[in-house]
Amino acid sequence: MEPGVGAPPSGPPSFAPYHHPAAGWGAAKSVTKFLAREGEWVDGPRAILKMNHENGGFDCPGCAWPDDIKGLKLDLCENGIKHVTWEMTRKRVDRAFFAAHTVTELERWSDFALEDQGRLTEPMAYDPGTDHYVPISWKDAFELVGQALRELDDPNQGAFYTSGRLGNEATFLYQLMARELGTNNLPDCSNMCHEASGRAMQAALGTGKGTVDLKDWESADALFILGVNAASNAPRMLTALAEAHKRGAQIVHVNPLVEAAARRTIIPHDFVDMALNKATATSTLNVQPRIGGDMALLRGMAKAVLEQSAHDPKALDELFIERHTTGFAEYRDLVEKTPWEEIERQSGVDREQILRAARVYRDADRSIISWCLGVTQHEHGVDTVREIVNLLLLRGNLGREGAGPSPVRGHSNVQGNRTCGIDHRPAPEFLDRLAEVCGIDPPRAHGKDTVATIEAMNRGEVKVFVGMGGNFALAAPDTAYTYAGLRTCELTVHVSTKLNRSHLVHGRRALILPCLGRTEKDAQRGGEQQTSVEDSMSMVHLSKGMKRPASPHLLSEPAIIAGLAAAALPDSATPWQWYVEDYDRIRDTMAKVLDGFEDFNRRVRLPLGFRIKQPARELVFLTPSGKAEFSAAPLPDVVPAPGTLALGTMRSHDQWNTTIYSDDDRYRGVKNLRTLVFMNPDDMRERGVARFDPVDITATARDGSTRSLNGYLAVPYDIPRGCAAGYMPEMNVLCAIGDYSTQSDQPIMKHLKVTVEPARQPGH
Ligand SMILES: Nc1nc2c(c(=O)[nH]1)N[C@H]1C(S)=C(S)[C@@H](COP(=O)(O)OP(=O)(O)OC[C@H]3O[C@@H](n4cnc5c(=O)[nH]c(N)nc54)[C@H](O)[C@@H]3O)O[C@H]1N2
Ligand SMILES: Nc1nc2c(c(=O)[nH]1)N[C@H]1C(S)=C(S)[C@@H](COP(=O)(O)OP(=O)(O)OC[C@H]3O[C@@H](n4cnc5c(=O)[nH]c(N)nc54)[C@H](O)[C@@H]3O)O[C@H]1N2
Ligand SMILES: [Mo]
Repeated sequence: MEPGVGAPPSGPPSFAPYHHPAAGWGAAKSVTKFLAREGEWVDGPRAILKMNHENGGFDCPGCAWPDDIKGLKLDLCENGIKHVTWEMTRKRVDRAFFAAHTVTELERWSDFALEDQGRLTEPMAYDPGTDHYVPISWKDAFELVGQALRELDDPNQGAFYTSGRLGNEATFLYQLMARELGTNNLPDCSNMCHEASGRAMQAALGTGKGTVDLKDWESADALFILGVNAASNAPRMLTALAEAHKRGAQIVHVNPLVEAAARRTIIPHDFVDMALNKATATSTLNVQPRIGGDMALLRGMAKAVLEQSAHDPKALDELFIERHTTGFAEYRDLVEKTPWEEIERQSGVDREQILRAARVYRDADRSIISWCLGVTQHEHGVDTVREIVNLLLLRGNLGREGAGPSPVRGHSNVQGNRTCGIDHRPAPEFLDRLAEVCGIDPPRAHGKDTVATIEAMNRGEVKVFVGMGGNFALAAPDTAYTYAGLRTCELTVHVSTKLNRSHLVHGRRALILPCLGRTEKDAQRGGEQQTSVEDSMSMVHLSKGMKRPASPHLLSEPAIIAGLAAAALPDSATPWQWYVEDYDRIRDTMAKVLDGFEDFNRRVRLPLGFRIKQPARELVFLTPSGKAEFSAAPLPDVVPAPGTLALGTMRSHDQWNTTIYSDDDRYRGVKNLRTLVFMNPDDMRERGVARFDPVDITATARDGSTRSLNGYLAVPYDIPRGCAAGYMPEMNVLCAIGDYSTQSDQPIMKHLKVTVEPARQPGH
């Protein structure tokens, strides 16, 4: 039951380490190839020129990296271009397509082939009699969902998933609908992504978000980049790194793999460098901890700083610690008691290398620590992010220019979704204001997150599932169990731009509701509308599509939500349709409900939008103590048991989460292969496995159950002993539903316990 994810191979699999700089001509060539394949020579480049531009452009849906605050630079990247072109394809999935293929037949297609059919054009409903999706009017589609929701015994039998693309206005309406219905069941992609970061920073600093912005990146003396493959997943960070290197800042990468961003780059918009093929370094030190070893490494750095402070009063910022923090004494005690041997063993890094990283930190006046999934998707993700904060607090790296924590978010508006109410554990104060302003009685009990929703489906407790974007079936852990859960539903509804696996793994009844993409014009009664988004650094700005919609039958996401809500809540006093006529009206309501959104309509129209106020940045801590809180968590044991490996699942260069562009992973030197596992050559030798030998991978879950992938090809790679890596979403097959962090409830997708052995049957 492995999902056929990838693209048809254009040749035999190959692997040869990549030695070129990141971005630069490799990226330019790849973009050219991609535009040619999608037939987007004219509209593609025209759209790209409108991306991320001050006033009037649309926000690149590719990632959540902020726009350059100078606002004048053509700041784009290969993967952003691919992402936008993907949405703008000329190919269409129309009623003739669905008439020609049964769902059972489509189930055998690869995920690449499904999305490659192009944009969805009209609402479709599943017909069990013929096993086809058939056209349905918007009105009937809304009524079908409305009726199913009205007929639930309990509103908590509905679950409303959000993928982090959704604009702020649609987000607000979506959560309002769920809460007016009476449920906080708002699972979202963040439950698999940065939940740990939010919880850790909330506890430590009283904010769920990073405190720095691009200006800070430009003035930091040292940047620590943990667990992110920036060249592929936040490519515009390369610009910041190259500029930092040019001005003499230190850049330390912490990653079991030495990724492309940890070497050098040619910035594509730097035409002179491009012409001269002149690369800039993007790293001054690379540290390769074992998978899950970050917390021990950070503690080692803290230990070195504390040791130094015995004879160097400048090593610690004692005034800052005294004025603004609590829990220091306990933390110091714990760090001092943790032996170096333990730190070395758990981090997988020797003392000398840890001291080198610590020296960079100690010598820098201003440090930023940035991280992504390599830190969060672990059992102890929350503790590790708190250790990041601990380390920052030691030297007062908070609340001043060039310093602070800086998580790199995933989806382009995932941060905005949380800000605007997508939270299965909403704060009581938020609900109070929602009740007061919107005149509803929101439920107070916590709702279900992604994992809990899947479990509840399987128990028959969630009966209606609405997916607002995303590809829940493939993105979620434990593929077989997630499929089974979706199939128990009475009704599954997906609001999507392209055909994907989640449309085929459906409930008894199912709907596909096609929506406008971010690049497209959104015309409503009140004229052309814009939506707002929030980037990784809390900047909120408008995004305006300019392309003709892929089909005249598409609706915007706010319009679809309003249609669903009006049908599900016939007695609602909320003016759903009135809101949709003019999104300024939604923003006016949001301004009254959301913290930091005062005067929303005016401020969002400022040239670069506005920054949501960030109390921790001003050294105001909304924590119980009113101070920044040190944590004193014990080091977890992350050393793999003998014979086992710690396996991390990650993205290739040529994919966007569950969307696969090709089977290549350029920066890691792989071509035509996704069903692989990167291994340390010694671990391969020990198992009698040679390069490209097929292997069977078996994960053992906490409950002792096992899950396997067979016939994957072993690729020798520069990765610490005991560690292995491979691609999501294929490897979700290996991640048991019960294997989520007890700290964040996040599936531990970066830390599966596996055995690898020569395949019993070659190939698969
Ligand atoms: N082009 C493109 N851009 C994207 C996405 C995409 O799929 N394609 N996805 C978007 C989304 S939703 C997100 S959340 C982000 C994801 O961005 P990333 O966090 O970069 O995503 P991953 O590919 O999962 O890679 C995680 C990195 O963590 C490293 N790693 C694994 N285990 C550990 C560990 O224990 N410690 C450390 N320090 N590192 C470790 C891996 O080697 C890898 O470099 O990117 C966003 N941007
Ligand atoms: N094993 C493993 N699993 C993981 C991860 C991992 O690292 N390892 N990462 C996790 C993370 S960080 C995330 S964020 C999730 C991602 O989970 P999701 O967000 O659920 O998945 P995506 O692949 O981003 O969703 C792609 C689909 O979104 C739809 N879409 C695209 N644009 C739009 C739009 O503008 N509007 C609407 N309505 N729909 C649109 C298209 O139909 C497309 O097929 O996956 C998680 N799963
Ligand atoms: Mo994500």
